[in-house]
Amino acid sequence: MSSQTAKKNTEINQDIIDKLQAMADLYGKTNDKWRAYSYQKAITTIRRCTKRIDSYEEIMKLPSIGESLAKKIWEIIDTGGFEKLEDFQSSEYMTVINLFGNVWGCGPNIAKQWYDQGFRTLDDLRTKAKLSHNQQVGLKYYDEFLERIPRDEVTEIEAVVKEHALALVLGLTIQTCGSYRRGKATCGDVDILITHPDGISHQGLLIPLVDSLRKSGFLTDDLVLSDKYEEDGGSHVKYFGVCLLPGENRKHRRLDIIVIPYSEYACALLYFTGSALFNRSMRNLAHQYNMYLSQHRLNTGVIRKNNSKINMGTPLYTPTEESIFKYLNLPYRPPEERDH
Ligand code: DCP
Ligand code: MG
Ligand code: MN
Repeated sequence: MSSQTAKKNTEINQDIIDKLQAMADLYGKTNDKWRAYSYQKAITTIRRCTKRIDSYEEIMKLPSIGESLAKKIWEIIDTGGFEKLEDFQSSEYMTVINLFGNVWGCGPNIAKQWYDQGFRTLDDLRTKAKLSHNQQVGLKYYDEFLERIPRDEVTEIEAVVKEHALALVLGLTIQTCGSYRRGKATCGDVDILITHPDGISHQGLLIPLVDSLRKSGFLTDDLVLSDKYEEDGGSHVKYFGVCLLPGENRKHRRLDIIVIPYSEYACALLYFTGSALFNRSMRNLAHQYNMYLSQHRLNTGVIRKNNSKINMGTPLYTPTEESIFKYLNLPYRPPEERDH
């Protein structure tokens, strides 16, 4: 992860990073995880460079960048272009995979399947594909879900959820996380975390809350409602759905709500604030210390063999996000500095 000073310097190689990121995203969309990961690693390395990279030899000296990737980076520096990316971006295959991949809840595998079945347009999907309920919702709001939500509107959505939740249970802690907490001007969806400082009053809240929001007409469609227990013993109570504020010219927006026990507050807050990339770096770092970081807890003394945990270790006391950074020997980073 980049330090404060390194962060300021990212601009020096930003054109390289942007092109590599575009390529990593495309590989992600075609489910080429290994290539996506090696591009992502190269991006992390380049982000740490404090000067403009201006020779091929210099690239070869950087850690975790092999010869073939180094050649591509040099092409970007030398010519300002990246032929493979341009070809990939303009191919029919990639155009369709992109189109389908933007249906909410449709991963790379399904996009590929649809492509292989001969579908090329959203209308093909509407008329010929066998769609799950979530995919139907995703298609119905295809354009609306692609639009970013202005920050002020996220605040309005948060206010509605707060009003309904607090009418059910007093004293809840309700925090909007995700890109909103990271200070972004616009957000892809609204991520709301709910807990209760007394440690028990959060229990059984989610379903009445969703019912109340639905009855008022605020929720228009449901995607996921789960109150299952996860394998590591944490309760994973979440709702994914679609909401609509009252008034004219409003758009359907994606809303995610998670309800968690207060003992997990800091780990859940850290997880739900993200970014996803930042979470991955934190988890990797925990791994290096023989710890295990999840959205529920931070365990120490974890024993792993061939990448599976044979001893889960013991949970550490994590009252605040700061405490988690401390256990990982990291200086605290406020949410605005957690994009990667
Ligand atoms: N998250 C994660 N790994 C994922 C998906 C999500 O760690 N694969 C965590 C980090 C995210 C948070 O959950 O920040 C919320 O997920 P979102 O998909 O809502 O992402 P953001 O809120 O960060 O961005 P956006 O503005 O696109 O919603
Ligand atoms: Mg979000
Ligand atoms: Mn979300």
